[in-house]
Amino acid sequence: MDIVTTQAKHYEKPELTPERKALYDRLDAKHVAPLWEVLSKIIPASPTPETIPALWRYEELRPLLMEAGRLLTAKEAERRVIMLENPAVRGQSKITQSLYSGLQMILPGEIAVCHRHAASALRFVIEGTAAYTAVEGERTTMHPGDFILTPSWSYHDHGNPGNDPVVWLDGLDIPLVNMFDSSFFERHPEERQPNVIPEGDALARYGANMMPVDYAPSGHSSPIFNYPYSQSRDTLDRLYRFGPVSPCHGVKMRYINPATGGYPMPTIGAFIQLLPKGFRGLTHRATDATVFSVVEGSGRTKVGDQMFSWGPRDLFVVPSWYPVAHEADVESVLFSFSDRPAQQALGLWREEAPVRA
Ligand code: GTQ
Repeated sequence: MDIVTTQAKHYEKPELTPERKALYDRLDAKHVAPLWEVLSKIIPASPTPETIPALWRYEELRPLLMEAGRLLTAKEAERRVIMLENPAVRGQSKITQSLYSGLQMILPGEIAVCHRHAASALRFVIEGTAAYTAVEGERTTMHPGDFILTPSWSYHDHGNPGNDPVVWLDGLDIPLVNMFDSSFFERHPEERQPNVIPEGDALARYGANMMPVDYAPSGHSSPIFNYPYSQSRDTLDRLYRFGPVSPCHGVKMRYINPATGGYPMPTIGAFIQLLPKGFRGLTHRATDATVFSVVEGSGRTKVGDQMFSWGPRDLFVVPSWYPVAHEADVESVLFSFSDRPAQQALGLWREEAPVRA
């Protein structure tokens, strides 16, 4: 499908005369500046993201992550993560304007010590079955495809008591928190937090379409902190059979906070979608730049005028407002996350689906 992206008309910048230029230089000396020279840049008619579309192949990253494992312990690194840096903003530790992402690895026998920070984090498990994340006193075992939360200011530590390396995708709102200059961080007094709640408690208590009768929210995030892939995969499977299938998204579901129906965390939303075999999706776009992690299958995604071919465990990013269209050769599953809840809370989120041709 061909896209015609028309830039809405903006105002015309006044002519730069020598007298005006002389005034601007005098303004400059006083740390003031003429708005009319920059208005269309600071208030573009539609989003003009600095970040660009990009794809990372897992088979290229994995050996590098394993080498990092030989050179540093998880403890030395605090977190052994290779960050996915958007190629247009290298050195800024971000994959989109508002979000950070990276691949974290823990080797057998290692732990990542307990800490907490103002930034909210999600984990999406890529490889390995034996590691755990502990959040506020409860451990959860991490299986590939599980979506795991560590909400703002919750103590968390990770460990791998198994025999194989475990790798997961981290998504944090670090750039957003730093935009507000509201970052805090502290270590737990112990390397591992005490394990005081039985594993599975949160999912049993909050994950069965019931809430404890006296439930009162203790924070801004979901009381569930592991959304197991077994459940989400089964749901996608059934919904594909029941239909309908969205012409843009296939079968796409949004993870929720069961207490509110809203997003699991205030700043980061997450989604999982099934693209049927042979799917040829319509072009759509939205203002939330989105990071995709391929769980199963193979296909292609057109982002702007670039085509990214992907397979299991590959990662790609779609910046704000870029037209995007997915195609699947075989039945495929994509996990994704973005800052959609933050934009919606502020009344900023927009989408166009399908994009007008
Ligand atoms: O696991 O707590 O990728 O604190 C970056 C910062 C992961 C974590 C990251 C972190 C963590």
